[in-house]
Amino acid sequence: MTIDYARILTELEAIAREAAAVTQAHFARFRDIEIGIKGPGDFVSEADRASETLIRERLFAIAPHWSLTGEEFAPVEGTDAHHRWLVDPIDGTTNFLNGQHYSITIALRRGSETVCGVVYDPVADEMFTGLLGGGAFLNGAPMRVSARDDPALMVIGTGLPTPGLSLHPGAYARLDAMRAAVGAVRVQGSAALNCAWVACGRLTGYFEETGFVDTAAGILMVEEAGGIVTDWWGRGQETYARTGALIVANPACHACLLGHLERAPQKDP
Ligand code: LIP
Repeated sequence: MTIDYARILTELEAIAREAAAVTQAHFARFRDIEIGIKGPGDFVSEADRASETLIRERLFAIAPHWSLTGEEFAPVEGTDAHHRWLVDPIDGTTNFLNGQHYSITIALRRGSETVCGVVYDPVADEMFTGLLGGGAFLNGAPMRVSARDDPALMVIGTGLPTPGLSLHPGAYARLDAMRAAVGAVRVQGSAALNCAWVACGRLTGYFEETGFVDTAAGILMVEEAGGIVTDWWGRGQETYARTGALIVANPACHACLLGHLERAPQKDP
């Protein structure tokens, strides 16, 4: 039986919008949301759990026998181990809890490849989509990575590493050296949105040590939009999906970032 991934992508857009109705109801009163602490700088709220619960229900209605990895509840191992959903019900939870832009991201993996995915910014009502071999779109308009090739004009996205992260040692010295080489550095707070912004050319590149559940859909969009994706040492998906040390960028910016990041102590899968 052939699976119509383009039709599934349309369903993922609807599910992300439905989950956004739940998260936006909480967002409207973000000052009063009860905050749970998962670790240093790592928070959770009733909105994260409510969003993931709804998304899981809708995804299992599409394919009850596929596997799923989320952020807030235990993974589900389906009878069809070939297909796996990756779900982050609120990416950029700290942003969300402080009234700033956040995203909802869902990706579908088939074996070792991402076949389709969405990143939805409910605050801006921006739906970013990607389909393997089918392109990347923002609210239906095709996306292309930035054409900037002069480092002095490049705008880089990143996340400031918290002490718990393994690549924290030397991170600020690397960032300082990079800051001197590029036009500007931005810390937006949602890995999924950062990847989507690289795909549509708002950022020339992005790097961070972050989770693959957050970035899988955005990574597909960057590749479909003409960008390059590796880990900090130039290795491919089979590695960064496990190490989380990610670079997504246009070709010129990728070379620039790699030059700075490959000096980091190598992190093996
Ligand atoms: C967030 C990432 C972000 C990173 C934050 C956090 P969460 O994910 O999207 O890039 O800087 O520390 O990991 O926890 O909001 O899903």
